[in-house]
Amino acid sequence: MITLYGDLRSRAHRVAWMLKELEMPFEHVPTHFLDGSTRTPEYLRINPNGRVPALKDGDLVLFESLAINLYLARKYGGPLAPSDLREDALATQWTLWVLTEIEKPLLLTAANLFLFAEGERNAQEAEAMKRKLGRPFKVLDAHLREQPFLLGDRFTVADLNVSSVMTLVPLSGMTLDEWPALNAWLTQCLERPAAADWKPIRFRIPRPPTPLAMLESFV
Ligand SMILES: N[C@@H](CCC(=O)N[C@@H](CS)C(=O)NCC(=O)O)C(=O)O
Repeated sequence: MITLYGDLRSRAHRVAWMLKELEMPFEHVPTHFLDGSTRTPEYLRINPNGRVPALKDGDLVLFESLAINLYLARKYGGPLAPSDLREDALATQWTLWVLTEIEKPLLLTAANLFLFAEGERNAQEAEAMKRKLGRPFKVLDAHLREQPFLLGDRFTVADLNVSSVMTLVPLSGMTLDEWPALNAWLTQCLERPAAADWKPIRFRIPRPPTPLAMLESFV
């Protein structure tokens, strides 16, 4: 049996989406990251980082949401799995790319516009972070003008990992009009039934009591 730890308003939603795509039954332990549940000795034995998500599959325990998804794809992925070493390399490439090029500036844009407490938002930082997104968005758009999905003509773990990080776009104050292929692809990914189940979560990221708590939780 698979166990997923993490409130679904956190990055645990990425893994829940994957499990849903795979139609895998799983036990969900909704460990919350703002109430101290991730810092208990029991939870720290599961994820010593004190963060969610974490996943248990038999005696294998994993942390890092997108690494978990790559594992699930390789083990149970069917059409979502990389079909050979070449696809596996590309799925890894896009996964590391979204984490290094997009996650942080997108999160800081959304946080400085909506997620931080009102008096703590920094419009200049939001603008600076938003500007950083133009470069990777252009790369992704150009790639998707050539093919419908990241690895070719089918939806895979690469699309899931990249688009699941981009669920914060609606909170970034950005339209994607400048990048139409990216816009169409992202819409298509987020409208998948397995993602739609988690839709209410994506847009209800809790506002933290203090901006520092927010920084610690999401950055
Ligand atoms: N890179 C990690 C980040 C995990 C992470 O920071 N999770 C946040 C919730 S979205 C968390 O648990 N924060 C609690 C804390 O930092 O104490 C992943 O993708 O799994």
